[in-house]
Amino acid sequence: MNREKFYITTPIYYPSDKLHIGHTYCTVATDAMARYKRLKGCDVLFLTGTDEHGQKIEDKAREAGVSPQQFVDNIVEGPRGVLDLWKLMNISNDRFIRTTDDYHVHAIQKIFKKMYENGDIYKGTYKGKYCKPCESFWTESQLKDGKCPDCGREVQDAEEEAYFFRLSKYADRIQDLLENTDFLQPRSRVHEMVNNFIKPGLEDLCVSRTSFSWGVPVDFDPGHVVYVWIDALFNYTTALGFMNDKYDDYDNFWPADVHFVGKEIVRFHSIIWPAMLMSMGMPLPKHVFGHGWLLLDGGKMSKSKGNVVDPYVLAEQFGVDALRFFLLRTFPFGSDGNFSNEALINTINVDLANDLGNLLSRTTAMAGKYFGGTLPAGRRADALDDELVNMVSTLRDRYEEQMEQFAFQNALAEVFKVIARANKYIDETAPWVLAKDLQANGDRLAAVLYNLLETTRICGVLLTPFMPQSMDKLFAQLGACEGCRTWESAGVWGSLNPTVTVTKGENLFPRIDLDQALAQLEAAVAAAKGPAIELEPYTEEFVDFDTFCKSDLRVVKVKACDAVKKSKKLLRFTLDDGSGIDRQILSGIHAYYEPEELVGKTLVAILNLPPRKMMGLDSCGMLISAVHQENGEEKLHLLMVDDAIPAGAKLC
Ligand code: ME8
Repeated sequence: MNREKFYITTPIYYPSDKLHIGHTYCTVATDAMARYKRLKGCDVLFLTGTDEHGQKIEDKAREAGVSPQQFVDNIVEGPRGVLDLWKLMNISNDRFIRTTDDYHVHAIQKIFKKMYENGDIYKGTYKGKYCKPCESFWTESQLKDGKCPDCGREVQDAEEEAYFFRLSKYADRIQDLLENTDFLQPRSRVHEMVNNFIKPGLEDLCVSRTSFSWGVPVDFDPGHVVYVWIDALFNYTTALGFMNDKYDDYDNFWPADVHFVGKEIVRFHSIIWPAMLMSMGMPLPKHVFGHGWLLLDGGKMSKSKGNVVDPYVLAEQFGVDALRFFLLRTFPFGSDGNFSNEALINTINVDLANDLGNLLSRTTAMAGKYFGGTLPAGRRADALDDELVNMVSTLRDRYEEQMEQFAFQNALAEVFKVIARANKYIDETAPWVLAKDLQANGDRLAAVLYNLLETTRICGVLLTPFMPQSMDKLFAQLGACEGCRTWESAGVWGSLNPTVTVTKGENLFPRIDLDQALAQLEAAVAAAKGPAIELEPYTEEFVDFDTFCKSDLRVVKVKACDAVKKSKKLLRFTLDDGSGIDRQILSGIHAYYEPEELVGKTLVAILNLPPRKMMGLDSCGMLISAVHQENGEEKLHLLMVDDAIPAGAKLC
């Protein structure tokens, strides 16, 4: 029989830093979808990998004093690297691509050449703005408040000879694709793409660089490397064997059924990617799904902000399955969600320990206590059973409807409604009362326990894509045979053997003490991170005493302080330095202080620096502050001294 094919991908990750829980989110979602499709009998290909070229990696490697290849090898293959993380998270990818793999590099060269030969790539001069962290070129009009529209960071002027892709040529076809098909999901992302990018006019895209060399070389024009996004996007096809002999799955699996991608890279996947495929005459992926971000304290996690959550720490403390489950149960896949440790612990306690864990442990314990573990033959149905049995018998369909729309949270909600109903059924049927007279009620009691075991089994099958290891243990406790763990059996009430033997086993999801767990977590995070505070390296250079004494360091009092107009950073201080004449000093510390909080403070300044002009104003001296890095962020504190010290007192 020809099985239905299903090809699903995650974005390929930048190995510029270790991955965090946000990256884990998308990979876990893709894994759950791949496992669900396999459960349904599809022939699945699940691809993930790493996107290893570009200036950011080249710069980071230089900072680390290693070659770019060594740098990425360490983050991908090294201890607690990308491969280790996916193994830990039980990710069932069928293939892993690294864009530095030879077969991929050669294929990208051929693809670039083909688009050059068909006239869609041409040579020109690039003038514009470049965002280094995002590796993105922008035109002036695309900037938001003069900054990168994706990440909000500063951009640099850039001008270079470069190749361009005729993106503008495809604008109408892309608009039609987005507006008139279900290519891009959720629907809200369509309006964003059309209104923000297509309607203002799609410009041709700069697709080669000469300012750095860590990339795929353009083989017919030395000195140019292929723009990292072209290199990256075509991974979805080279990993199948497109333009290379490494694999032979292109005809079988392309076009992809779905690319799962984070919302900030939807533009690349829903505009640039289809346009390049059109240029190559290749079929388009069936869907691109732009998921939301996991936020921490309302902001996107990023290494540079120092607010990342380490998936290793969480998985090691709470268990891989609990973490996988939490990610997909808590946040609607298409929207942003606020991550917190409290929410994680709460979900584990409520859904897994209380609802599912209790259902399993109470049912298997009662089967053991009342029947020695094996249910007797003979049944007596009751009106109370109908509601539960109906609800469970139709569960698979409701779950499937949600899963087919990538609505993980809703699919899980359907399962947990049934679990809650089953727990209520235990209270309604009160098996412990029936057990008081086994002679009279034995059949009924066996029926009640069978209904509970069967409900737990069907829920277990549907939870397998989310928590594969735990569901294996659950099936073992229920005595569910191989045939009772299948997709087909989840749609058929009564698949479990009527005289099934259960085994009461370990508690699958122990309850977690919130305070204790939070304290442990804090310690584990600190241990994983090392010291959070980084100081400037100490200098070994000596200053001779006479030189030091030349510095005129004095106590000053802030008489007035205001923000310098048109400057985001500068504050203007009017200071009493004890001389009787006001002194003006400008200091770039607005990011750390509001002017009004500094008036009246007693500070320290060096007075005998040569005066400098800043934004047209004189600055006569410099205020002394202390700086350090905390969780990757620079912190600054003005040196404040006892108010009793008079202005003009000299430091010596
Ligand atoms: O974008 N919450 O790589 P990347 C949810 N190499 N998802 C998050 C997240 C968060 N807090 N932080 C990151 C790239 N992600 C490219 C992809 S594909 C041809 C090339 C998601 O490592 C992010 O949205 O920066 C993106 O989808 C993925 O992690 C990889 O990000």
